[in-house]
Amino acid sequence: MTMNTDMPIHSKPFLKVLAGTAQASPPIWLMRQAGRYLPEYRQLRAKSPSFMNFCFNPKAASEATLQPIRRFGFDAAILFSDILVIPEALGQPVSFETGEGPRLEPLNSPEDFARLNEEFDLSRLSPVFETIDRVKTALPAETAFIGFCGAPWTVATYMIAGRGTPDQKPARMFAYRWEAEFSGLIDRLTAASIEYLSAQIKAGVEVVQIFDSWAGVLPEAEFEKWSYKPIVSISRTIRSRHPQVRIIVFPRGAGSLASRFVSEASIDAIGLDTASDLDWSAKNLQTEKATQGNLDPLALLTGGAALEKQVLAILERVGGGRHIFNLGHGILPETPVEHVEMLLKLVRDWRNQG
Ligand code: 1CP
Repeated sequence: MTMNTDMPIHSKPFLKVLAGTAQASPPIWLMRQAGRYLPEYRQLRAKSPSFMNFCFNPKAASEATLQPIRRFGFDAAILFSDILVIPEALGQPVSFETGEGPRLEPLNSPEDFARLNEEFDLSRLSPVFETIDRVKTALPAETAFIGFCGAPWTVATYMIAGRGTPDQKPARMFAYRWEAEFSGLIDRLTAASIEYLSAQIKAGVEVVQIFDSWAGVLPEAEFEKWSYKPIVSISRTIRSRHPQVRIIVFPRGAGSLASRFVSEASIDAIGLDTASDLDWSAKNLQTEKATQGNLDPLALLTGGAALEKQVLAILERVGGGRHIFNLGHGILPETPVEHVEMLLKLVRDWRNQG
């Protein structure tokens, strides 16, 4: 398999920003753009017996990846899959109850690690690579293709608790109580993430995003150990194996700790969450890296004047620099598609006045 090279890299606005060149009007995609707010997604999803089955069905998953591109012409497509395919390939089965989120058999103490496979089984994830292969041949020439994984810390929080929780208390306490064993789990997830992202790149993605959705619950020293170091280890290895690939890190809730990534040569962009300070980000992050974000998903859900005001505030503060327009977290399932159309028009009509 080869990279999607039919169009030179500089013809894709999204890749231009990641390579360091600001655009007059920022490229745009939305986290969770392939999902439940789209009627065509709900229709497709209803045909799969389970969410994991959907993720592992290349025909359905490639269609879900392409749906938001066909409807809105976003500047990038994101692979349809989930961060929890990694625990599945480590031998911890994952299921999704309708409307309730993920369910795994929790890891209550280090003894429970015995339930995991000795080896990370990459072949379990081969349908994902087939999805990538299908998508890359169908994407418009100007559309970039993003693969992803969860950061080791965020994936570990679900493996330990066995579900989503409001504050990831189980994993945070596990890490304090059994630090050496927890560190072993993080190392296994780091190694698995490297193999998984490498295989996605070989299959054809041009950019990878590492989602650390739960970085913001960690005190500084814990952030350093469980969030920052594993992410840097993944990105450096990916950079050395695949120098052409662009890397985005989304350390949600990290606040000023996000600036740790600024001097890290292996990272091209930093995702800003809804609460990020944009003037600070322009001064401390955007000077070295591209930024991505950070519209409040609730402003998109609200629409109208509130949406316009929030969008323009972001554009005026970071839109003139190396910026990729996005949400500050995933799109909400009840978001009207007309609001997404309005957002696209606002961003595409805006021009940096210098
Ligand atoms: O039936 C359905 O449609 C289930 C909803 C759904 C979808 C559409 C889930 C369950 N995952 C996904 C796809 C998904 N997940 C993508 C696909 C591409 C896209 O962005 O369009 C991506 C990138 C993810 C990433 C993901 N999954 C994250 C990181 C980003 C974030 O939102 O913080 C996390 C934390 C997950 C776990 C997960 N998967 C699904 C849910 C509901 C959750 C959150 C669980 C919780 O914390 O309660």
